[in-house]
Amino acid sequence: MTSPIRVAVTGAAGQICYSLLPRIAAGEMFGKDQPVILQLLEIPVDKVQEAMRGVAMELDDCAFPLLQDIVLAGDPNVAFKDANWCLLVGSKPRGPGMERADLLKDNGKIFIGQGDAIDAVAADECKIAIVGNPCNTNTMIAASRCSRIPASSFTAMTRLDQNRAATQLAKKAGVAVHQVSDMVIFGNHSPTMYPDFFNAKIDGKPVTDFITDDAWLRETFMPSVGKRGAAIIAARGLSSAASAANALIDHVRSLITKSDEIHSIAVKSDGSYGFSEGVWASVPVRTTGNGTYEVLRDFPMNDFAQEKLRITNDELVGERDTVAELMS
Ligand code: NAX
Repeated sequence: MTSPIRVAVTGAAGQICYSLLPRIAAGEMFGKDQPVILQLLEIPVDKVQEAMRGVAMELDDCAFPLLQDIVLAGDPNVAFKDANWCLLVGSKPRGPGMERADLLKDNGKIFIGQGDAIDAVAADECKIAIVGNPCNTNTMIAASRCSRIPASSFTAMTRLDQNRAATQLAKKAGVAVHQVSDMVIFGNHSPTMYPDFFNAKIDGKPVTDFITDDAWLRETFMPSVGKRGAAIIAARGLSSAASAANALIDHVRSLITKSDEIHSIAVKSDGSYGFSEGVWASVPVRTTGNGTYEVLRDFPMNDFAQEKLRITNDELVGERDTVAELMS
């Protein structure tokens, strides 16, 4: 029997985790022959810890053959102990009237504490995938606390944006979504993101050969990908949960699989595409297995694209500046 891997997941009583945890336990993230131990973290508030216990009871009641144990924690040092993967889903939501700068700083404090704990107690080869918003900047903050775990092990999720974009292109072109490839999201997971339709492909040919309505691509497609989260909230009264959980499964499955497919993952900027030093920006990657990836630096960018890249980079730099004092 393969030995189990330890998967730490934060925000365990939240709505994304309600969709995510059963799928991990069923083997959809790490494979149908890979046993897992779930190490769940929630804030140390009785009511929330109780809600997490309820989620664990349901996981028990599923009798998943691959689920070897569930650890429930209110302390990150317990949740991240020897973890092979840390999935940081939990974060503080933006409250009514709350400024974005305060949201950045409040969440920054969470990710400082979690980064410290990961560096102190997680497994040496641990990989960290961050979903909790603002996810790019939270990832930068957590990684900045780590000296033992390298920055390359920290990624933020833009796969939901990629999946949303691919589906919209497929629907417009009247093809199946699996025919769409190379649909890369650049920059921040926010409405400034740049969904790069110029380099996206359908059956290996440029999307623009199939969708010739340039105004639709620029004025309908792009903003609707960037604002899809808000559209889900308007329709459902709650933010995306099942699709976010699904995207995280895709994100991690891609990272553990060596493949020639191109995906969007936010990683530490190496200056490619004009992204500034130190920010975590979404770029095209090819995954090389075991949680590693190679950034593809040669996507051609026209003037329109370069302007979009500048806008999303400016936002990431602004976020970096807002939390600079926390990181010093
Ligand atoms: P919920 O509010 O349902 O759940 C979040 C949970 O995190 C809560 O139970 C809360 O107690 C917990 N939490 C807060 N601080 C914590 C801490 N310090 N340690 C452990 N747990 C903590 O939110 P949910 O809908 O599950 O969304 C979670 C996060 O994902 C949010 O930040 C959300 O904005 C973000 N999203 C990111 C997406 C992406 O594509 N990157 C898309 C979906 C989602 O909007």
